[in-house]
Amino acid sequence: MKFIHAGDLHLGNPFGGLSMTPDWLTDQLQAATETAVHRLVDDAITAAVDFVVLAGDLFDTTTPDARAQLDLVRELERLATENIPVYVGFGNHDYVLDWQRVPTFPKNVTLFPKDVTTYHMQTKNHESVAISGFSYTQRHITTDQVAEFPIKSTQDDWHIGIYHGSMGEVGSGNYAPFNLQAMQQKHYDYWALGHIHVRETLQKKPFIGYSGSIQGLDKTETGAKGYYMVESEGNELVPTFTPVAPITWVTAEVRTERDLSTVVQYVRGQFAMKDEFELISLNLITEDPNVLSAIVNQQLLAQFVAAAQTTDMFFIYEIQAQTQEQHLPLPAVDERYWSETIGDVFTREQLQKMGLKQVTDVDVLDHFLNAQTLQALQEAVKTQLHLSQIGDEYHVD
Ligand SMILES: [Mn+2]
Repeated sequence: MKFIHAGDLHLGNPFGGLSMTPDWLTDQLQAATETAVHRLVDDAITAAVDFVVLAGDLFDTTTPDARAQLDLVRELERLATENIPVYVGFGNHDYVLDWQRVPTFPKNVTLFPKDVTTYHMQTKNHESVAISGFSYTQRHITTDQVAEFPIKSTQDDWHIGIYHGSMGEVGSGNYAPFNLQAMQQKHYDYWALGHIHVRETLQKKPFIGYSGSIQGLDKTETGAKGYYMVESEGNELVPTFTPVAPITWVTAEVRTERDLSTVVQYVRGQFAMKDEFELISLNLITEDPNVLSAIVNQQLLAQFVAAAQTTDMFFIYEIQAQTQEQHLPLPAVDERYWSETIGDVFTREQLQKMGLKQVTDVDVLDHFLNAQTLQALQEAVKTQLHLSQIGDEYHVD
């Protein structure tokens, strides 16, 4: 038997966090999640899977626009034509306020109701499969839903659980906090999880894990994105990650001593040979004071945007300056100490001591010391601390 496990499609997501986006790129971004879903459906048909499981957050919001709705209906109809059933649990982003307002999906689609429910189906090889799941009907579920799932019956060859939520103690979260042992005790062959956008395996055998988002939605969702193709091997269900996202968020490092007149052309040349489109956060390692200055006042980014071509397979959306010195990772200090002391720490003397020795341009130094930069720096530190404290949870809401 063979099925697809996907989640967090987030159709209709606005691709936040990009400034200075040319029109041609806006169109590509808007189509990215649609393209990823289209590729998944192509693969489902080619592989002739027995069914598809969608573990929540199909839409980015609970009131998706007509384009997002029509697109999903059209893709599900392609699966209907091939008689491929689809099992859907709605998540915290597309929770069902009113079942009357859910788009009319074709008959191959089974929607899980609010309460945990189990459906049965037969694979092409006449294996019996039980599929259990539920849908969000409000933004938050604070209780563990695992207890409501039935234990696997000896009548079924396979039992699959669909669960949109995050691991945690009861009372610790708003996304149906669950405990791994409770899942293990159901003796299922596979738990298809949704909600966490980073691909993550909580248990290898039998598999319990997240397929991650199908398309990276913002700069925190870097790297390849896609779905799991799951196949039976003996009495096991084994997932294989399959990338389908047409656009990937990446961080790239370029070291150059080119001056301001040639640096854009040189860096663009480094990214010329890409198969799939990349949104690049560029770390430019340079000691050239004019280039450094153009980075901090955003002029260099504007030059890259102006030089971008519709035929490019990349777009540089932000640039950070890096000097040759190694930067040690920040210790996990409480963010409030940063708020209190950042003004004292970032003085001209300190900056020069800390690696900006070669920077003699007063404008550059002043930029580092002005209130706006300090504020941005403080925000960046907070974000980073926040990320390291809460890990994957950051990627969710
Ligand atoms: Mn999500």
